[in-house]
Amino acid sequence: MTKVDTTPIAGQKPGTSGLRKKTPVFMGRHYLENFVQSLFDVVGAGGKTFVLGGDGRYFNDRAAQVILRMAAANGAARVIVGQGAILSTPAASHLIRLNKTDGGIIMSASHNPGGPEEDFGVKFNMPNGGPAPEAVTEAMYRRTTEITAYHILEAQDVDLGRIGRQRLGDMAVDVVDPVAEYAALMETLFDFPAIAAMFGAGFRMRMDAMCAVTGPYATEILENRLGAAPGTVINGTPLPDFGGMHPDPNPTWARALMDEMFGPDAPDFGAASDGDGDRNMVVGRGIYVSPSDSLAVLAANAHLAPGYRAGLKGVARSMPTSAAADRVADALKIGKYETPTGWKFFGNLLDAGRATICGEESFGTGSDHVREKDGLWAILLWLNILAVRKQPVADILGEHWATYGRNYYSRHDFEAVATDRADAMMAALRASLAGLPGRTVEGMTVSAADDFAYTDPVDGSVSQKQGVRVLFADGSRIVYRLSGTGTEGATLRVYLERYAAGPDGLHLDAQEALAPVIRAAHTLADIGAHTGRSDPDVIT
Ligand code: VG1
Ligand code: CO
Repeated sequence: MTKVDTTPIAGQKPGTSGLRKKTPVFMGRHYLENFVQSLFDVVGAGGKTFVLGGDGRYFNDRAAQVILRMAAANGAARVIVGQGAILSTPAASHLIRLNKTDGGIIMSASHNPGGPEEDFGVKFNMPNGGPAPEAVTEAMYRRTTEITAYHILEAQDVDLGRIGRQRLGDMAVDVVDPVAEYAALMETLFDFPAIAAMFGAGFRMRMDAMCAVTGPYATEILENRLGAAPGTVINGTPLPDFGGMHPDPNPTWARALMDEMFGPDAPDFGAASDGDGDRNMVVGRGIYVSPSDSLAVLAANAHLAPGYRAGLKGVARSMPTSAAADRVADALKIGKYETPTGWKFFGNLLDAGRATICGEESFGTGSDHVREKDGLWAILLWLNILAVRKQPVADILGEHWATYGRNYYSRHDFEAVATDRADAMMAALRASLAGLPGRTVEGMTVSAADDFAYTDPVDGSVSQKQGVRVLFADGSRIVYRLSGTGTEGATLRVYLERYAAGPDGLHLDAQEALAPVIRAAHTLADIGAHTGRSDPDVIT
């Protein structure tokens, strides 16, 4: 056992979901070790059991060995590791819960590209399987600014390719199949025979795993267990650099899937998932399903799947997500919740049994089966709904809008903006809030404007400054916030929403329907003058 002296490393502050930095930063002297020791100092390691795995990106394998040696030196009793150091984020969450462990460490920068010059990340999940709450990540951050030593065992690498128990010093290392338990959980929630029958009758699907962690899960579940045609899953082998792809399932980065779904020989259903398998994009033949609409459709139809037959306790969405899910919650007469961005804010609602289904506009949906968003879960729930309703995706969406009205929605991202300029824009916007109500822009009158603050209804904790909201009298809304997951400069996210009750105007192009809201967003925040940008880099 070795104690290595170290000096605090500045800037190890976890963001929306864990600590994310450029890979060379993480590989820098003592950097990973500094953070992992701080993590163990805060949560305690002595005698404890943890889950460990990652999305397979560059440095995943080396980092796993370092974390194992540090866990052993810090006195952990046992670590359960996915074979090859692979675990999707939802599968890790499930293993933490199933084995009643003291938490888990997930190595991922999620949807950020991977590789020697791209991004790496580490996040800690609590014994409930969910991301560490702010109080814990803040404590870890404070610890990174203080520590003077870390503990690491001098030992050979553990053979992470071999399933079964090995020892590392006094610690047990259990290498497990990363897919098996997760797939078994999915079988308890969904009607596999009905979905299999649909595939058997010729239903065609394309699943783009984007060379990230979902590949093995999707191949086993969709092709092996549900009988989807071989080749349904593409880009199914996790690669250290994700094959050069940007593993973010949205219309920009999953372009090939979009082209296929809008092309002449489109399959019935398309889906994609992100680096660590917690996000999903779903596409019907010739129709894109916005994540906010997907959440609403899933909430309205979840009772069609065996795992949700008893109905939902409530629906929670992040604040920037459209209000489409609220309309479903109202119709079902169940609870609805609006939380800050980031899955950690759903944990208490799920634990307390107040919400069953949660979602974010950023292609994340999930339920109380784990404490993370779950890409493949959402895709399987869609498949279960399609198998029962026997309608194309376009018809399901059309009927949904006809029933509830349509919340036109889009997010515009301005990436790699100079941090000081982005901060100055947000500061000016915050300073202008009091004067906004009553002002008319693009023919719409501002009815309220604030900086979103959230009081957790379960533990009473308060999270301030979670994004600027501008609400208009006609129900339209603009939200501005800065990303907490970027690794280069600042990313400004502008969230745009407009409600149409129908029946006219239900089938417009979203960007067209939102045009006045988009112009208003630029005017109110003076985005061009502050950032030097007039057009977003990514539109979802
Ligand atoms: C983004 C999304 C947020 C999501 C987070 C982590 O955060 O907006 O909804 O929870 O990524 O997702 P931000 O701070 O960049 O807006 V994942 O799939 O990267 O773990
Ligand atoms: Co992710």
